[in-house]
Amino acid sequence: MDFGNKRPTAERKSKVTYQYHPDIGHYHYGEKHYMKPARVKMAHSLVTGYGLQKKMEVSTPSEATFKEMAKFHSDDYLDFLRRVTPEDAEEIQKSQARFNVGEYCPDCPIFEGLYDFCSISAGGSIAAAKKLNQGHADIGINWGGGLHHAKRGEASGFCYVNDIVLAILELLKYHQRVLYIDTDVHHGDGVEEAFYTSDRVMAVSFHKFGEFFPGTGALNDVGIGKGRHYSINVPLNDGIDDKSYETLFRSVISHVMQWYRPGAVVLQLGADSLVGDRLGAFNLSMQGHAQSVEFMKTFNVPLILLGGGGYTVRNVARAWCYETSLAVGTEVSEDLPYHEYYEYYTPEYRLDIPASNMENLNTREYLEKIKYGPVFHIEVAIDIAVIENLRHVAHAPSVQMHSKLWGLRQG
Ligand code: LLX
Ligand code: CA
Ligand code: ZN
Repeated sequence: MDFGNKRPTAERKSKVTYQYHPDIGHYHYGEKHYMKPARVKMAHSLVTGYGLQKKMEVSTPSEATFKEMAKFHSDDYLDFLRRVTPEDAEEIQKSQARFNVGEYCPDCPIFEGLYDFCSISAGGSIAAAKKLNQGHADIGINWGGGLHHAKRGEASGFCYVNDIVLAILELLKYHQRVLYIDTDVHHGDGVEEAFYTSDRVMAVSFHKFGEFFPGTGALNDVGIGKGRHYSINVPLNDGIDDKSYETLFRSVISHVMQWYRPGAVVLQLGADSLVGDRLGAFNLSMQGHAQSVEFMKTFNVPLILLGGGGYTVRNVARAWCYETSLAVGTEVSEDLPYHEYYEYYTPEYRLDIPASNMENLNTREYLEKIKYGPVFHIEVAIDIAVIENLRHVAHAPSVQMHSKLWGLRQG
């Protein structure tokens, strides 16, 4: 059958823009630090080993400028990041407590080229947002992004500049509502905080909770003021497996998509939620991690995929490469192609990351309870929005819409 250029949505290939800066893998947090920026280069090497670059537009993003980063961050903090060098003991000593870096916070060291690293990472996410805004792509990817802990004037948890907030601010120029979903094992605290009082961004974070960094993201943290009910937290226990995660994710996110109807979605894919991560606690296989990408693609809403944490580097590269293949809609072989980092995958040289037999400490009762929390909040948020709408535009379509929503909720 001839569909012209309007093929049915399920079949249509997504146009993907992949932002990769060749310098991103060359920065070092220090020999003993868990964060290895080289993992992004490893993922890219695997992506090109499979030939996926032929299925998408690959761009070297320009570095984010001071002015661009100042859309979220304070001038004095960015000034400090731009000025400071690892040799500058006096400057570090003076400001480390204020900006949460250096000796004061060993998680966030001052390393060579720190400011350039931040502007490359942020530049990729901003560029992806711009491509989507211009209608030049359906999906944007930046595996060098996803630094969700960075605050306006403070570094946190290995993150200095919050590329996610900057990309969302860019999307908000064209979209009334943006949905942020965070599948990193840690709470997306920096992004949540940035939009905590806004109803134009709904932030949904799935994370391990209880004696775990950063310690925020309780079920009843739901936003304040206009943003009340627009933050959703899904706190989890150790060992969550593919099935429980997928069920929960799809239930919460389908509600959010139905009720919030975002114009664009930003999905943070921190790979520290994978099984066997050096700093993680979950039992997600590569497939279980990637199901969020498959699911979000089905909505056909402009989508940005970002990196995040991830400390078992060969698995980070596997997951992000596989997720790139899902974005472009191309199957990749289980046998890894020969590439620069091939020997890292000894002895099997396979793509898959199987789940383990780790105990799942999320009981059926617990999962039911936390599913109800977010779903309840979404419904309250919509009730408030509908009542607000009715107050402003008292005409029939809104009234019809209200009863239609009620119909769906009863069903
Ligand atoms: N969660 C996360 C996401 C992105 C980056 C770093 C983190 N931080 C952690 O995973 C973590 C782990 C243990 C203690 C504290 C924080 C990130 C990604 C790219 C570049 C820099 C940071
Ligand atoms: Ca998370
Ligand atoms: Zn993390």
